[in-house]
Amino acid sequence: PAATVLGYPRIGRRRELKRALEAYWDGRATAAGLRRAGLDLRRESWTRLAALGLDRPPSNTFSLYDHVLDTAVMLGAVPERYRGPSAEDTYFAMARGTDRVAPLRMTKWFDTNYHYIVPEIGPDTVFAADPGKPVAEVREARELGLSTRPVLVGPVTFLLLAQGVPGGARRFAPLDRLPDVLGAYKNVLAALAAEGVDWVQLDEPALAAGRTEAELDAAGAAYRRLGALPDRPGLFVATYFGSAGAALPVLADTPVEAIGLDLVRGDDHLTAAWPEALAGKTVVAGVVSGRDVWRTEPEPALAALAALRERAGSVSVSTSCSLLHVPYDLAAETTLEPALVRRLAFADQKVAEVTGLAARLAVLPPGGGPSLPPPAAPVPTRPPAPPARSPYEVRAAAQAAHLRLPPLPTTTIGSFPQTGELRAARAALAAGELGEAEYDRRVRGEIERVVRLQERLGLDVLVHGEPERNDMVQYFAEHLDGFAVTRNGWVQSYGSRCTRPPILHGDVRRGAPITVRWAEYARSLTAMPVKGMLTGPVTIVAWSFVRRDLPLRDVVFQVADAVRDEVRDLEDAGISIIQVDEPALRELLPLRAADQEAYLAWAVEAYRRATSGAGDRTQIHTHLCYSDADQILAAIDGLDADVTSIESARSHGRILTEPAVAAFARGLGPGVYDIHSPRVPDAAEVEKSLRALLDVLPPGRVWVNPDCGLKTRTYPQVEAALTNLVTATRRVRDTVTSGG
Ligand code: THG
Ligand code: ZN
Repeated sequence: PAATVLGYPRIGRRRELKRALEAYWDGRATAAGLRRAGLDLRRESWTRLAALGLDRPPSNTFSLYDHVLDTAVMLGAVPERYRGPSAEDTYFAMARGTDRVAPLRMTKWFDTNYHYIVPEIGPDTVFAADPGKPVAEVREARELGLSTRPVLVGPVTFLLLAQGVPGGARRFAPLDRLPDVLGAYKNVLAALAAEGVDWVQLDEPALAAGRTEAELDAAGAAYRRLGALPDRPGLFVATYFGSAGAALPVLADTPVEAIGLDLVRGDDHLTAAWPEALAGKTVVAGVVSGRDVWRTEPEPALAALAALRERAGSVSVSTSCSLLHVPYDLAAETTLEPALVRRLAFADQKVAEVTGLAARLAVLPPGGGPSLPPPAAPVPTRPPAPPARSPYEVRAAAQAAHLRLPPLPTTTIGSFPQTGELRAARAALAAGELGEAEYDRRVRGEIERVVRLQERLGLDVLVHGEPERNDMVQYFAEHLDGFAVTRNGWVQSYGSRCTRPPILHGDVRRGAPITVRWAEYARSLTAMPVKGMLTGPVTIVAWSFVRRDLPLRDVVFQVADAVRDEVRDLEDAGISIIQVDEPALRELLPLRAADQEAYLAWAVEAYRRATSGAGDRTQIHTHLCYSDADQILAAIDGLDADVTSIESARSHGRILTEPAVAAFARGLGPGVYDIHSPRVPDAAEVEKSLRALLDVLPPGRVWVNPDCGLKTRTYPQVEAALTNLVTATRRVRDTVTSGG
């Protein structure tokens, strides 16, 4: 087809899938009801895509939870412990766990904010193809009179994203199982061919991430083997999230009929050496970004398409990746400034861009068309770096004298459970049904309740609980110049969970203080120290759609300066402990190793810009959410925070390897309560974790805290867990202070 998209959102324009899933999980709906909701959503999407001019929309892009999990199921790679009485039981046990088994691990889909379920593949995993889902979707679309192109995660990416069976053989890598997996793909392709399918899309984003020779060899072998099958549809292998690089000649040298290139991220495709074999293939040119909400500039896109047409057998116009990462429709937004709206395109507008460009390309005479765009504008000069803080020893002494905290101080990460009443109040405020003053009164009531609870529990450093925040990024975006927020711009994060990424479209500035009045109110209620809570500049940018006319680094520096203003105002309001979280620090790490060092350098600099205005007496905390910090230990050290809290409860202390301990040369709070699970640890268990920590860390550096915010837990769980946490700390503290 001359125009296509690699995928489309699936959560529903009004988040129908979220509601259907949560109703099913709560027992308010049957499996049949859930399946019906899925079918309705698929029909609506295909109909829409056809109406927007796609003659062969993609199918199998729908998922009840995650498309990588769907692929594992399609290949029969279901670990025995998850098998349940029904297909739904098995599927959701893998995704969410049950009383009996923990779920499969979940992690980021490349450098997006989408999370996939990590398949578990061992030397003995039995692969058995079940083409039921892709075949059923082909039939469903056909009932609407539509032919579709089924989309599958490709075999190489599937295995590269998988993890070995825990405790399995050390030398084993899931990619070792490629020959067996290909046997299952063969059966799926045959089933789709028998269904009359003429094209299949195999997603291989992993090939654009820079791969080893061995991995590229494996990819070449895989596609030669699939290409040689007699019973198969046309093969379209889609690379994205970067330049295909060394994978391009490898794929060109196989029988696959079409190759997808990300021309938004992979800007070297038009300048790099071009494999001759591509002259016989279709290039699916991803010139419309699937990763952002900006309108595509037609002239440069058309120039790239015209240049590609000179070299490839034929060219199709496409998005750079699936549209899963953008909201459905700009038309659903009623509150955005018209001047901004003119710069934007959501999923449906991007589909129209693709068909529009294809139409223009079709009438462009050979050799004609606009010339390639000039090289990018020069990088603006950087504002001077603000002065660094005093050496840690100096700050630590000033803070100890000022704060007078006991050894092993106890605290929480910031958020407390969000009550239904408060969410309802926020919705009523947005709808104009609740006055500002009444909303404030309710938030204050909640803050007081949370402060009193923490006093009663005996915590040492209190928080206000963040009842005023919907989301740790959205909230700041709503209060900073340069951002716009959407009403309906939901994007799936994982399963039924969504965010509305703010749109960072202009220069970022902070006008009035944002968090100060809430922190100040909490402080006024208690004699205990209250910690101020801010989101760091990298995370605010990572979870937003960001303007492209400035280097990312300069955008992050602008946000850092806004956070710096807020730090100063919190300090002026008498807040002596300020936490600036950077859970997304690792997320923006470039996929290519060669780009990582430069990124980490400016990310660290941004954090220091945000925090270095604090005086010596002010204690800066940070919180990082992940356990696979190994790659960025030096950067975490470089943040120069006085105290760092990290997730650790789930990794059972794995993070505290020797290099990690050395990297955290300052205060460290490895989480001792896993808030991701409804389970409440007893005091003996917390005590054991603490004593294990004291084997590797000096007592003067250890903080005691849960491993993340408490927002997703219930009050009964939180009260019980924090009671045990304080009890355990007091027991250990007694032995530490008596010289033990
Ligand atoms: N905020 C944002 N992005 C994130 C996180 C976040 N990305 C990664 C990480 N945390 C995990 N993701 C989520 C995303 C959404 C939710 C929970 C974890 C969630 N969302 C509400 C829902 O779907 O019902 C809606 C929240 C809202 O009103 O904005 O619970 O914390 N930006
Ligand atoms: Zn966290």
